[in-house]
Amino acid sequence: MMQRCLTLAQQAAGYTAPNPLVGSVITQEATIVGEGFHPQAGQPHAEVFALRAAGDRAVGATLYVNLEPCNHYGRTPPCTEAIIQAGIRQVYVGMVDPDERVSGRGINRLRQAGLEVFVGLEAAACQQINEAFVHRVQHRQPFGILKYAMTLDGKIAAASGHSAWVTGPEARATVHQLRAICDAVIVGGNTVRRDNPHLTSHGQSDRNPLRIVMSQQLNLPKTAHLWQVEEAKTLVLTETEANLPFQAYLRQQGVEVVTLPTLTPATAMDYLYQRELLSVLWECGGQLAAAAIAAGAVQKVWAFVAPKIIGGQNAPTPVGDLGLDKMTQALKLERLSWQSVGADLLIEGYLT
Ligand code: AOF
Ligand code: ZN
Repeated sequence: MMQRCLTLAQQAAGYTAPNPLVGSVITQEATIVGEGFHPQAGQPHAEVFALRAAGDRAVGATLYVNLEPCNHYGRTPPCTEAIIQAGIRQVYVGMVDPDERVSGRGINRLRQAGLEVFVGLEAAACQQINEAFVHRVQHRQPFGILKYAMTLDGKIAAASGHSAWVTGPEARATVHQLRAICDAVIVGGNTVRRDNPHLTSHGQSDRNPLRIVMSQQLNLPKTAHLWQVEEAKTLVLTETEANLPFQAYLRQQGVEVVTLPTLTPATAMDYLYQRELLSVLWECGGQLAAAAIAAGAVQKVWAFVAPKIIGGQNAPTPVGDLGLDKMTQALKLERLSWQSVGADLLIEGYLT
């Protein structure tokens, strides 16, 4: 039943920011009598949809939910009261809500009202599905993912800068799906100038992430796929006085321009936290990737490795200078997993 909650919750991946992914199932003697998920911030919570679907069959029933029910008035009223009112007798909770407005209070309220509450069912899977939400709440920052594709000899482009087609079509389709579940994709000016990317989900989903360009000087080309905002929204982050005529030009094109007094991965992430994003995907070149890592703006890495060798002393690599001299200082990834995607390999891991 908790797995079913997670499957339901996952349907809203990419749509809920800044809220978590939550699914709920109501059962009477192992038969599902109602289920639901949280579709979007401002909409009712998962439990409410499940209770509505169950109607009278909620009396004496068991409710499963992957995140502790809320006990506060946010955009919506508390789910605890709705659960109690409906006559639910038992509640299985996947994990405690790290949100300080909840954090145990929802569970206490249900127990106080005489319901039986079990906490921690499928806890690891529940933590995993909401890793971005948990990070956002605990660190007051969006969850950062660095994605890159490199050859077996560790290059993201030829020495000429040509970088298209490192990986095969299956890996590219996977990237497009990954974009659809992130709130934003970030690149720097170099990537716009060299690659002219689209950064969309290319029809792998109805949803596109917010496309973000970080550029201090705003010395960017006049025409770029990213300035075509009918395809997907684009936000350019720059500094207050940077290239004012070009700021005006971008706005004319329908591109949103936001200026910060100083632009760094840290100030960008602070801004994106205020803007209520859950997750951002760094799809930038090595220099910005190194700066993002150094700023603590990368929690997870998705590295695609293509079985190809391009060579080249000066061919670009995924991560620029981190100021580390000894191999013993290397940043280590943990909770590693890997899978083949077409002819390529996808390695996933977390920076500690
Ligand atoms: C959700 N969906 O299914 C559950 C949530 O502003 P509100 O009223 O939407 O409250 C958001 C908080 O409610 C959220 O941060 C989390 O702590 C809690 N539970 N949120 O969006 C849900 N169960
Ligand atoms: Zn709620």
